[in-house]
Amino acid sequence: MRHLSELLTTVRHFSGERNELIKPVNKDSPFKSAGHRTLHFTGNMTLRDSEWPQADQVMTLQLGTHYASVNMMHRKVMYFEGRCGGEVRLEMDVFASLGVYDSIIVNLDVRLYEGTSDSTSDLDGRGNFTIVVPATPGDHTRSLSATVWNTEENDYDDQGFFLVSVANLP
Ligand SMILES: [Ca+2]
Ligand SMILES: [Ca+2]
Ligand SMILES: [Ca+2]
Repeated sequence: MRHLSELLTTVRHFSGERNELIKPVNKDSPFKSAGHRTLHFTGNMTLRDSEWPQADQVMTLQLGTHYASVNMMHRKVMYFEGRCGGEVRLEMDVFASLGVYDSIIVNLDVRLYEGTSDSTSDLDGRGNFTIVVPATPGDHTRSLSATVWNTEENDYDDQGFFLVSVANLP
């Protein structure tokens, strides 16, 4: 029993720390989830296809503005891809679900393919990224930028850079 009570104390402490990070929209009343929120998504990609001795081939792609309805189920809500130099393709799956206090948990699965064409299935780099976007009015936007490299081959300059900005809307 003593062990159990220690465990519960630890859990409560952790829960308290989480509350400091993400506050309820209205602190005065018990929080009730809306059940769904809207994810607003914008972004861009810059791809680099390493060439030698010629100059590398580089292209930038605007991903546009997109909305998706988000609920408790973690599911794929968007897909983007960019192609560059006839050899490189960057794919991005966007998953989302509701977290505590109606925050939106966004997960990006980003894959860099490089081969004899930009339709190749040769996966040379991969990254997984998570963004937690609070529902708090005035503080409901987050941004993330990162680069996925060709880590499988000596062509290390093959890369997919991306920048995304996400907002948590009613
Ligand atoms: Ca190349
Ligand atoms: Ca090329
Ligand atoms: Ca390759």
